[in-house]
Amino acid sequence: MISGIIGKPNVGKSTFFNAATLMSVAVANYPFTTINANVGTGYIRVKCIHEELGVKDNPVNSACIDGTRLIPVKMVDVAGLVPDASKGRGLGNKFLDDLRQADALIHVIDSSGSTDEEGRAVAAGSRDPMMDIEFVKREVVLWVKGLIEKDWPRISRTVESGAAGAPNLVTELMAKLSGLSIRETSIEAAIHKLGLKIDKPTSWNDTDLYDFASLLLDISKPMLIAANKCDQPVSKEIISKLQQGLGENYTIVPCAAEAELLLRRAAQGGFISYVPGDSTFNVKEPSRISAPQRKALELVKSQVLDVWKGTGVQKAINDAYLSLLHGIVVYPVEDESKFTDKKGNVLPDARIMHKGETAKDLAYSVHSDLGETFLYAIDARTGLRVGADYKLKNNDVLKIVATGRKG
Ligand SMILES: Nc1nc2c(ncn2[C@@H]2O[C@H](COP(=O)(O)OP(=O)(O)OP(=O)(O)O)[C@@H](O)[C@H]2O)c(=O)[nH]1
Ligand SMILES: [Mg+2]
Repeated sequence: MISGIIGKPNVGKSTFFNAATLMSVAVANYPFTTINANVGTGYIRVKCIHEELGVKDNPVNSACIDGTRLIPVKMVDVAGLVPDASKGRGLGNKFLDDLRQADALIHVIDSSGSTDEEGRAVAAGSRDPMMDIEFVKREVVLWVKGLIEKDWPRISRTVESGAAGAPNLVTELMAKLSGLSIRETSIEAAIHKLGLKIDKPTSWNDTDLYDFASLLLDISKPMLIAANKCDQPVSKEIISKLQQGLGENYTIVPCAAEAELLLRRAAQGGFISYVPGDSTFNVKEPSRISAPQRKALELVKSQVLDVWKGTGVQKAINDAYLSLLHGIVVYPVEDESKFTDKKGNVLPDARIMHKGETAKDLAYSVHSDLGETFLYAIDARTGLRVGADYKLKNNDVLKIVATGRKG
């Protein structure tokens, strides 16, 4: 599962990405700082199961800090997009191509209203970010619509011809949208929900194509709004207006990416204890921090943590994978009686899987050989065998049994 960080220029996408991944990609107060996409590893925060199982753990692929498991997930930070990007303005379609593999979109907006539609600095509160939410969504929809429309008259006629061997519409659409991480079932669901005629695509008009692209995106690349720069005084009112305006349509998570970056770097440097997503931090050794550092930490506390109960960055990531994408956590092990891998590490790996995926899907996600030669799995909590079709549950601990030999 991959999430893409999108938005107009200069809203804090790269700052959000750096905070999430602790990488150091370029950040600056002008548009189009980012040109090439940055790919990195962020983390989902969940309560670890080691206490419930009464064991001490030695995580390998993830981390466990005082009972909080941080599980790796892939994230992509892309170039900013401006109105008419789908027609080539700004950096044009480049950012869109970088979004192909994304399963969920984290749309970062400037909730202080201090950047115009192209990301240029303007007076705080003078730009309504609702307009950004609308245009960014529209550009992404127009991009997908453009892909669908290519060669559309010929394809729709062929589909309708009824000639022997004529392709069906879903197959044709899958081919057009290949590499976009879109499933056949999502295409079918969108066509069905809009009441479009699957056997008569020549009857689809321009609005139908737009609506179809839009719904397909909602289903296959769901989006949440990260309302960044919530540390600014004007942001509170703007965010509350946005929440009223959007209602149930989108999840809005107030974020202060810069504050999160500061906290994570201070924690990494050993100055404070702070686990991403915490609502407070503790200074470890007050004598080791300088006066400017202390001042910066005090500001983070008074402007962000005391107001919003957290910086929101971790919440946005968790929401993207666990709510939008219906992710669950599964712990694969080699020895089900001790919850260990071959080397004796306890609860070594935690993986984010889709709700609805099976024991065999888990095997494939560990290694394709394990998937191909899957025999059964053992539920470590009960000791019982489960079959290939067993539906994974959140916090399952499973041993996969496979021959490991193909053929
Ligand atoms: N007040 C405030 N400013 C922030 C926050 N996050 C980022 N910024 C500032 O916003 C500006 C743009 O940050 P970037 O992370 O480069 O933004 P971007 O969206 O990646 O920009 P492009 O790559 O140009 O599209 C910088 O001056 C950041 O310091 C925040 O949480 N609060
Ligand atoms: Mg950037």
